[in-house]
Amino acid sequence: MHASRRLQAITTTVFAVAVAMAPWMGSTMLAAEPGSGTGTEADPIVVRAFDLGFEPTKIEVAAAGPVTLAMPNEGAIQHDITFAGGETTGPVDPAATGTVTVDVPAAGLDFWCAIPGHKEAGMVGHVSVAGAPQPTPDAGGDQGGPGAVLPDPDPNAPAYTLFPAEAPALLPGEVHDYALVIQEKTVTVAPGYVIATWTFNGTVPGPTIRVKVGDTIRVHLVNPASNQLAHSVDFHASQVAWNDEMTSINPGEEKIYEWQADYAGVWMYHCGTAPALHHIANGMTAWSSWSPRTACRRSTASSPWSRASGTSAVRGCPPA
Ligand SMILES: [Cu+2]
Repeated sequence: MHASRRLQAITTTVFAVAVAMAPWMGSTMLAAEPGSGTGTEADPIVVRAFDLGFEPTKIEVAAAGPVTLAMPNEGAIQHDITFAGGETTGPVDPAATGTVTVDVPAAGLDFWCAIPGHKEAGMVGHVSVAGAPQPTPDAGGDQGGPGAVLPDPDPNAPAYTLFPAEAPALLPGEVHDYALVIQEKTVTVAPGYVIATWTFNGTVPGPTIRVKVGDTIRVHLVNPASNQLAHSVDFHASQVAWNDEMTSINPGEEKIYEWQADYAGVWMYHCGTAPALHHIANGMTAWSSWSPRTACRRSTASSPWSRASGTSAVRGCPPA
C-alpha cells in the first residue's frame, strides 16, 4: 500500500487546515488524501496525478449529477483530467492543483489525461454512480477489429524531403557550444501525409553531432514558450547525473547539458520526458558520435554504425 496511508491521520489534519486557509483556486497544492471528498465544489473528490497515473482510478459517487474533482499534480511534468465532453482541468503544473466539474450520468464517465501520450501510458480513470451497472470490460482489445484506414493524401501538403543519411563532418575545435531548439511542428512524412511531430532543431531524426574523443560538448537546450509540452534530452554517450542535466524543462525554459566525450562510438540521444517512448516515437531522437583522436584499426564488426541497442559503442573506426 502507498506509504502515505500510514500518515492518513496527519494528512487529514493538514487537509482540514488547508481547506480552511486556501480555497480551491487551481494553483495551490493541498495535502489531501487521494479519494477523499464528497464531490461538491466545496469538498471535491481528490484524484492525485503522478508520472504517469492517477490515484484512485475508480471513483464512485452516490448519485448522478454534477461532481467536482480536484487534481493535485505530484508529478514532475504537467497533467490534466479531461472528460469526453471536453470538461477539463486544463494543464496543471507540477505542485499545483486543478479542478473540474462534470455532469455524471447514471452510466458513469471515463476520464483521462489529455497531454499527448499520457492516456496511452495509463492515465485513465472512471467515475461510476453507486448502484448503477458497471461497464462491460472490453473483451476484444484491438484484435479482430476493423483495420486502420489510410486517409487520402492531401494534395496541398508541403513537399516531402528525404533526410540525408550521411555522417556530418567533425565539428571543429575542442569545446562545442551546440544549440538544440525543441520545435513542435508538422512534418510531411510521405508525399501528401503530414503529421504533428516534436523535434530537435526541426528535423526527424534530429541532427547528428560528431566530435572527437576528449572534446567538451555544451548543449544549449531550448524549449520555446510557443511549445505546448515539457521536453528534455538524454545523451547516452554522457556520464552525468540524470536528475540534473536530464530533467524536463517547460515551455519558455532552457538549460545547459555539458559533458566530455570520453569514448569513441555512436550513441542515441533522445527526449526522456515521460512517457519517453511517446516523445521518441514522435520524433525526438537522433545520434551522436565521438571519433577517436588517433588512427584506429578496423575491427571485424560488420556494422561500425551499429544501432542494434541504441547504446553500443563502435568497435571499429568511424566512417571515412
Ligand atoms: Cu519531448
